[in-house]
Amino acid sequence: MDSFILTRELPMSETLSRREVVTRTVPALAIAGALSIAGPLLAADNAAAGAAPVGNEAFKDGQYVLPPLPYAYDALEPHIDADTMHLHHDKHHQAYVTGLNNALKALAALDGAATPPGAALLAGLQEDLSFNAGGHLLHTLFWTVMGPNAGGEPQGQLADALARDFTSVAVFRKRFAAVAAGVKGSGWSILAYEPLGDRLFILQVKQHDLQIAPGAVPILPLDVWEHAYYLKYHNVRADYVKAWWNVVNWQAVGDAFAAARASQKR
Ligand code: MN3
Repeated sequence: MDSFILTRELPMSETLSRREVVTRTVPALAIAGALSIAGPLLAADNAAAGAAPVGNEAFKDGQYVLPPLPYAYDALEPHIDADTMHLHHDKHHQAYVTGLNNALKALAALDGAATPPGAALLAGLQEDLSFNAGGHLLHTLFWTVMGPNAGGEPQGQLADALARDFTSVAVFRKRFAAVAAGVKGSGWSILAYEPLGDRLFILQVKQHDLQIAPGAVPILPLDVWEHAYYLKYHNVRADYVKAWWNVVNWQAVGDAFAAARASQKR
């Protein structure tokens, strides 16, 4: 590991703070309390990252929208089948987009009501908002960290950081897969950048929005909801996780890592 150089002194060209980027680009995210998942999606403003402007495709004309897949539906074959991608993207992800817009609309309607809403009604809508905002943001990122002709090994500063924070890339892979396998019901295994420690850790997220660490920025999310794999892998989630490594676009993950680090620079 003589090339290990991950320090806070790395040069970064980002000049906007993350809060500035978020509020300039998608102000509703602040309402959603979803700042932690916004970072890698806003790489358009980040010259250091060189990543695709994914966030711009997920919100247009005052509404959240379904971003197109950055590749063909069958591009991840044989590891992820086209039928699964159609259902997952067109139906499931779309449902989170619709739910997010609806929750915001319903909350706004309450503002104009003659009497204040009951606490239970408000709490229910806030839960809808959190769940669907998490679903939309995580899926938007999920599509970008996969690709055809992908797989292989992480490179550069990402590889160095993985080796530092998990002792080796192999140990990271093993733990990440174990976290994914261990999700009870629906959820995600997420590699996240944690800015206070300037380090990486893995989160075992329930549904889309529970057990997310505030401030930690997801850079590699793995969806282990059954809809992500059941058509092809049936109940054998471990086989799906094993195959999924073959479609990980490490360049995109490295870009998301760089964007997350740069966006935290004050
Ligand atoms: Mn999903």
